[in-house]
Amino acid sequence: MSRIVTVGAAQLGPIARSETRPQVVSRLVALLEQGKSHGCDLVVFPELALTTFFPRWFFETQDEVDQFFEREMPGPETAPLFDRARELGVGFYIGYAEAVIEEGRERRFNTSIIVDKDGKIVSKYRKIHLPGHAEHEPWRAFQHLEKRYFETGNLGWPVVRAFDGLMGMCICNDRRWPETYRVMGLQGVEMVMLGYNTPVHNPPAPEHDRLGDFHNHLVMQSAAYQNGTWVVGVAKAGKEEGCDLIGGSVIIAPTGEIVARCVTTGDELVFARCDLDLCASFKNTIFNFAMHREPQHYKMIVERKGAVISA
Ligand code: ING
Repeated sequence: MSRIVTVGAAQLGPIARSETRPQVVSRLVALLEQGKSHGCDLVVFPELALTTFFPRWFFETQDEVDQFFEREMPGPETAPLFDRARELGVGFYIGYAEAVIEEGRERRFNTSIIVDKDGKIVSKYRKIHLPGHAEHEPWRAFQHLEKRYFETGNLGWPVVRAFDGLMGMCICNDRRWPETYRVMGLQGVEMVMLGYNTPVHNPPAPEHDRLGDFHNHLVMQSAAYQNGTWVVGVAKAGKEEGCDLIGGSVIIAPTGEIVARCVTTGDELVFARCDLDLCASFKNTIFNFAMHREPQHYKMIVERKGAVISA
């Protein structure tokens, strides 16, 4: 028996700071329609897919930052995306900056949602691994102020039943941390969707710049194999407001093999028929967690934040 989900990786090229939500939404709808024309059940968009990657700048006032956030999802300017998706009968994952009043105060998160074919939000995730820094660091060619503009996510990594399978999400830097996928693997996840905005240049470690594309695929391919899950990673790519972002959007099978990948740094859709039943071959043998894991030896992973040298 095969549970096939046809998935589209809908990579976005640069979004200019001046680009309006309606202009971006029309790009998203075009990719959604392309996906539909190729039989996609589900389309995955990047992280912060509605605006330029604004954490690259230091803003003096919160008002300036708030222009990049959504206070409702869908809202008047994003509803056309949900409406068109529902008309087409295509679900989607999308990342956006979420502003919300929770526990009596303003909260701001780097958020993603999974929307089913009926246009209903079936899962929400808030980014847990926030890279970069919290204070203005003028020595950098550009800032990476996610720790300033977002709070650490408070929803864990949920796995939900949708598209006839077990679906999970994460966002960008999360994909570099094995714990991210293992928490979902321990919930039986069969497809992890994620979006990313990854600069080619990392100011604190320029010696890594030549390795950006390699590390991007390395972490997602290993995670797919080690957790017996599909992984769909989708970039916001290209030269965005003067900052080069990597592309390399991919669809990766539980074998760890890349089955589809983008080859441009613009708006580009690639798609694949993903058989969710392929996961069983790994979950029931080499990565049968119940049979082979030894959590009594893993305590340090949870109890210790930073490395402690005692040798
Ligand atoms: N971006 C980057 C990522 O983890 C980064 C942070 C930049 C890492 C450059 C390495 C090099 O892909 C986000 N948004 O997390």
